[in-house]
Amino acid sequence: MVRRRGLPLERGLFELYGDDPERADALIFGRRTGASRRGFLRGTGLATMSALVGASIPFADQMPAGLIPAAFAGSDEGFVIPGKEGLRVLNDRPLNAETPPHLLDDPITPAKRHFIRNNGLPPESFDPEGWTLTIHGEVERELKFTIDDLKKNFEVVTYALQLECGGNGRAFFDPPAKGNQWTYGAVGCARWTGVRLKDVLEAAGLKPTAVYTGHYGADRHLSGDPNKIPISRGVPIEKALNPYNLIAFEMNGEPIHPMNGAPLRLVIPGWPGSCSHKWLNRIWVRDRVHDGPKMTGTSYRVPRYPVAPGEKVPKEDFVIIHSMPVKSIITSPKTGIEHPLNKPLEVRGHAWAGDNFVTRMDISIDFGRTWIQAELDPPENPYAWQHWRATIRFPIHGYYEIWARATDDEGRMQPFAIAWNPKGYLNNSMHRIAVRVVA
Ligand SMILES: Nc1nc2c(c(=O)[nH]1)N[C@H]1C(S)=C(S)[C@@H](COP(=O)(O)O)O[C@H]1N2
Ligand SMILES: [Mo]
Repeated sequence: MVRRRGLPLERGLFELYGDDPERADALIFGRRTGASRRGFLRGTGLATMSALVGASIPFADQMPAGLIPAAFAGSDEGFVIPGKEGLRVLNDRPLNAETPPHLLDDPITPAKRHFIRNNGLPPESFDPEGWTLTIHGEVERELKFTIDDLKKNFEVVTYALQLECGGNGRAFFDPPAKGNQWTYGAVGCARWTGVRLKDVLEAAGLKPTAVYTGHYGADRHLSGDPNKIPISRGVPIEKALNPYNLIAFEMNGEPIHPMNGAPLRLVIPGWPGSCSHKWLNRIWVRDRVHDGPKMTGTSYRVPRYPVAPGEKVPKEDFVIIHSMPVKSIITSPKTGIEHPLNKPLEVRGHAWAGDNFVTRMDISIDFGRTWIQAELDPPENPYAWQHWRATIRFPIHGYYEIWARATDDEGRMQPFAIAWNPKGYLNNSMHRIAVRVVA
């Protein structure tokens, strides 16, 4: 999907250049580092570069080797993901891209603005014809469905469902945590259409030994080794039977975007996004906690007790993340704006709370000394994010920060500080934006 071809690399350009720019040049240009770095693009290097930027490069003979990464650095231009717009690409292999907060302003996230988090290489075909889903393991009968079978045999429903990557907000960890440096935008709420996971599991008949699901899809391991899979996670059966989990074939009334899991995916809202398997073709019902790749060790796990920033935690003290914590985002205005003193400012955004509801939203313009209660809408359905808005008047010109804080139905609030953990998960600290008020 991403317009790049012929790059014989297991890792992406971003990571490659971040680690060792000279070696990256050598790999891409097929030449040695040092004195020869003054070379210019030609031959296979030029062909690769053209494929990467999705166009021919008229002045290629003037393009020094070291210029390559600049074409992509943290921008939404240059790196073309068809059908997406305005996303910030964090990595190209695997492809990971987030949405800047002000582009998440729509009540329902359009497909072009929905983030992408891939652990491997997407499948080569997204064709719904001939796609099948197999349910096996601890079930009375193994079942295999085409997408048409699913539509014919089960009730088709549409829900707005929020998905957030477990590592959203990792960029603010100090000391830093390895992995994608998501800031705010590994979250979205699209309208998904599909059949209930519950109905399909019940049709297969869950045996009393069924305790967990294991999800499998058609994406490939980064190494290209067909015997390896990039990710296979699952959820406890009690969560799997939640009626808002979908086996989805449409996103906002259209076929799912290829990078968001076309033609068939799970949407298991409220839990880390990694539970919502894309390019889904098999569900293995397990008699034990699933142990696929990224399910074990410290993946998608946090220490079961609070730890100090930087603290080493023994592996056996990590627990699997279940519900995501209460969180909110300011989608308007965009951070950094100037605003006239004599005019009220409408601030708005969305809030969500894993398996819970958001019951209150507060805004501060004085670094948290006082709070203004925002107007908060109920969700369109459980697991949809909730919209909120507040009108603010500023007492005097100057520099302000607007802070947003959501509270869930169990009284839990977003903290100011990050509850640090080794792998950089679950950062639900408050979103803050800057506004300069001018007289
Ligand atoms: N098959 C497959 N499913 C997957 C992934 C993946 O790499 N492969 N990534 C997971 C992770 S970590 C997240 S956060 C969500 C992201 O969904 P999106 O890319 O549609 O936003 O997909 C999940 N499902
Ligand atoms: Mo994720």
